[in-house]
Amino acid sequence: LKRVADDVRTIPEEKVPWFPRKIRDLDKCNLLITKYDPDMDQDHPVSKCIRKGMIDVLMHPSLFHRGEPLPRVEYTPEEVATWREVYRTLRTIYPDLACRQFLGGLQQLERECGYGEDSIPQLQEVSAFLKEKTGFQLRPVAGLLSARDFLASLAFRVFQCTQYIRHASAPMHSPEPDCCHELLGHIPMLADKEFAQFSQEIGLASLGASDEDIERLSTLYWFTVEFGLCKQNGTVKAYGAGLLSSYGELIYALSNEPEYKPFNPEETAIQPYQDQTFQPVYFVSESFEDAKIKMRRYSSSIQRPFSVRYDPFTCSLEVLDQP
Ligand code: NLE
Ligand code: FE2
Repeated sequence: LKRVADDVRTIPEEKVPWFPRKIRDLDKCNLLITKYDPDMDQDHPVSKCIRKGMIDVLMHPSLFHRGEPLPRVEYTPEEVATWREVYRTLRTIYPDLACRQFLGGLQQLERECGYGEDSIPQLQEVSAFLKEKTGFQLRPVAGLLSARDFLASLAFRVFQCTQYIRHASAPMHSPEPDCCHELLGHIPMLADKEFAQFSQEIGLASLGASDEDIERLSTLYWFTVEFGLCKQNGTVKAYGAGLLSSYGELIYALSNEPEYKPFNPEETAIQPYQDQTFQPVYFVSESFEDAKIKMRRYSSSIQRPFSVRYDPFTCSLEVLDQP
């Protein structure tokens, strides 16, 4: 009997890595990658933030898929002051450096969702706003997630979002995500229909993919959703969230100093990247439309023994075996 069970486990379909099929399966997509061990490096500003974030998030049970309100965070006056500085400095350079979709999204958030320098928006309100615009919703997370889990959630139009804020000593750049990065970098873009679709498609391509394909897809995600540039009306603008939440890197990325390459998924997917400081190279898309078409072509070249289709009515996946 045991031998039969072993045989069953080696049939090809069983080698496909597990992936979520229903939105509530995202409860299992929570593998945290902590770069800094707070106990090892007491003085690193980011490690302190992560520790605070973990406590905040872990104390609230995840009742996300049952529609419970997302946990509210009481930020300290010092944290609000950090937000204010980040918001104010970035806001002055956005009109020149951010793409038009970002500016449109940010204006809507300022009008309809209480965005401004005086308070840090709460995930509950922001999630409700996004749900109305593009169907995306937020789910709080305690730190950096594994690429596989993070990408899988995008397939369901769920964005896993940190809630803690960067340390006051480094407001202009953080190597790790924090709420400034999520709220200022990602949210305005996720309010754009075309960009929301682009994000979900990367997520769908990642489901059940091999570790090597996940690595390539997360590198593509890195150089587009996080650090992407695109042409608009003859000039290059930023649409990547990692740029739009970092005053230092946003200025640098559009300064003509770094290297620029045209976005081409085959090449971009294997470009080594930098996750501690500014990127040495940025990829420029001709337009969003162009990035979407190229990315779709790339995704369809990934070999999987099945295909997936997202059913928005049930928030679940249909998995179809390929003949
Ligand atoms: N460098 C970004 C910032 O300072 O907001 C965060 C990037 C997270 C991938
Ligand atoms: Fe990010």
